[in-house]
Amino acid sequence: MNKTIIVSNRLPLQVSINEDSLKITPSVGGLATGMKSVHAEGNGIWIGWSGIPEEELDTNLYNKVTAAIQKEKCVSVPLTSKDIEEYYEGFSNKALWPLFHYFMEYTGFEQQEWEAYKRVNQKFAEVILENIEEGDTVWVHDYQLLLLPQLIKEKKPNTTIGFFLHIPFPSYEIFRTFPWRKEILSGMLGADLLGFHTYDYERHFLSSVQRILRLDVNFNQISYQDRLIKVDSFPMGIDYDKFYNAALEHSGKPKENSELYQRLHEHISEDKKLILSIDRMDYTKGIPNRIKAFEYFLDKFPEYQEKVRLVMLAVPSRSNVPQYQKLKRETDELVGRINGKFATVSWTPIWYFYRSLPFDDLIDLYISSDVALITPIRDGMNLVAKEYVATRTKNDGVLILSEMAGASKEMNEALLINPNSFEDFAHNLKRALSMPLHEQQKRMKFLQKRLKRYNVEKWAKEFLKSLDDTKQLKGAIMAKKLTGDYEKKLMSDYHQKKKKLMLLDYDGTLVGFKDNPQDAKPDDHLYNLLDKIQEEENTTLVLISGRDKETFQKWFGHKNYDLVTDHGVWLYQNKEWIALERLKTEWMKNIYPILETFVDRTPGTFIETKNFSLAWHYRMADPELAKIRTIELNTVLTSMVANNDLSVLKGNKVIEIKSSNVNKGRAMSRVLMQQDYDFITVIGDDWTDEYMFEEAPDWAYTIKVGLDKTNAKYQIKDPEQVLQLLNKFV
Ligand code: GDG
Repeated sequence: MNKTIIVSNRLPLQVSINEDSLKITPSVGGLATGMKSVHAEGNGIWIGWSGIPEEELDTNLYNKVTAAIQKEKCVSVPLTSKDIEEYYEGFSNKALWPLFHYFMEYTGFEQQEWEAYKRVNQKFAEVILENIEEGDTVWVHDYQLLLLPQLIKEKKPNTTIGFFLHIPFPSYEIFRTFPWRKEILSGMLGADLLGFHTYDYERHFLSSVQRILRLDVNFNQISYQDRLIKVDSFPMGIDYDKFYNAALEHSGKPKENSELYQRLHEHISEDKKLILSIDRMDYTKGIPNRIKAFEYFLDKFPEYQEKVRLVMLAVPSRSNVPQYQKLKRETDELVGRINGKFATVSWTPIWYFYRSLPFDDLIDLYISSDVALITPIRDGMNLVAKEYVATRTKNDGVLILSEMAGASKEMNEALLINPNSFEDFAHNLKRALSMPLHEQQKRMKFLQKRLKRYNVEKWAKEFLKSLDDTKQLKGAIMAKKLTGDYEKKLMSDYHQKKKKLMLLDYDGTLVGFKDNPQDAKPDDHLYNLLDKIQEEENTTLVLISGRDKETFQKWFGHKNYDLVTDHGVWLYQNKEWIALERLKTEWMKNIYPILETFVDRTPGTFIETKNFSLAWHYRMADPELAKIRTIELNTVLTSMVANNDLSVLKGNKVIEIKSSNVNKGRAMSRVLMQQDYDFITVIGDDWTDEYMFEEAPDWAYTIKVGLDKTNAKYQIKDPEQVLQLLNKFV
């Protein structure tokens, strides 16, 4: 039975060892809850680190831990303290975490930590490979494991792999500073589906893929090697009912004996309002900034002094990393200073807890607070904001949320603020504190409706459904892939037939693309191969291209194969050029200046003037700008070309304007008339070759290079594979 393997840095459990006894406590975090049903289904397993360094376990204890973990359907990846120090505290939290949250000044790029990151991702891969079976699905989580998808795909190409990033993906301008940016992207592209919290992160990722790896992106699909990879956004939800029900229970019978409850309510009279913030102690969460903004608020609106209190829970986190220690000191000092500045005998403006609380206390905090002040500087999603909403069983309370949290994209009914603006802070805090109940309720109900529907279970299901759909995508590609039986049939046909024609496009088919088209000239290997095909008995070889006749004359004029150039204007046979079409070229002087204006405004592009056409090349341009410009150019040209009997062709990173009645399909028909061929193979890579695929007889072998949609019967990955195939003919 096929299973789903969930992979994350930490397993969803805590292992505690006391002398001889071993205790396993399942975690209750958001991810663990969301994955609960996925994990429970069938033979599902979870792979991750147990939390205990390898050297702390002797063989006996190791076996015990492994067995106990196994009972929870978990498998641990053994990591040493050195691994944790270099890969987790080091590379993950000193390089990836700050950079992905736009804290460039906190980002360090250490070669040794990068090596550790690779090493540990490999360790994860090994444990997965030990546990994987044919047909399994793997779902990898988060920034600690960015290289893992590729490591699995290399060893198990048929495995369906999903990846979800829980933190932001930064804009290209930030990401490109990363020394190992190519490796990181290629690592991620081992997945069949990549998920992000928001469309912005998705967009940033796609932009980096296009610019750094120069891959083609079509809507949200990337063609990479011989695969299509899907990228999409899935905003993570929470276990809504768990929070709602816990809050209901608490409001019914408050746990008056809890210390926290007593403290919270002791000093609170009817006219005092509680403002709550909860975060991991992390510089991305904007804790010092929030405290300063609160000070600004109390100064600006002194009428609120002694009327409000900020309850701030900061949960200890990554305290081995120096930036976090510094943040802790800064926070302590700020709280001290501001409390010192405003406190009276009966009032302290900030209550600050630096610790983690049991779930019940967390609920108490949520339900006791009139306002939640969630103001990260950057945050992938932020589940606290969602949890606060879920606990408001009477639909009251106001959420103030930073625009920089992913959650803000789906929580429009919150008061959204820019956390860097103290004015924005103060104004919205005042607005929240004085918001009429009916408005609070109206907003809260909207927020709750969405969170209840799109909860964490739904999130996990949607992701897995989308991941499953990628199998069909894979199936469609496989169906046309020229391998195995298809290839055998092609070869045996070839060897039996008597009059054979090989029609081969040049650029993108026999050679890869170069930044400058003139650099894509044939090498000795290619000459050799083509010579051999041409020498095959009863075989006619024709190279058919959009290139101009001068270039082909230079490259192939001394050879005996036939050439068709300029998309079908010229035919070269028996060392003689024959014009297949008579064409006008007056239109060029009108179109050329238009193309020039596009070259001026689009760095990296240039015009190629051929005998009968003009080509605007944009291979070296910024891919996103080029996309916009091609649409513009098309619009500009549309009216002009119709009047001049011209057409606009979209080739591979080139737009070509040429006479409408010339195309490779027409030229191919002329070639076909010359002999009664009983075997035809046509290979081409771009849009202009589709004319040939359409014109070819049903029984011909039409082969498209690349994975895009095509009228060809078969598809092949790249020029390298074309050459391998052609080698089999000779
Ligand atoms: C990363 C991304 C993204 C907090 N204090 C206590 C406690 N918590 C729980 C909260 C909440 C969770 O921890 C924190 O989740 P966040 O989403 O707010 O933040 P990160 O830890 O930074 O998580 C983030 C998330 O991944 C999911 O993709 O949203 O953007 O940074 O569930 O309730 N729980 C208990 N005691 C505490 O003291 N029991």
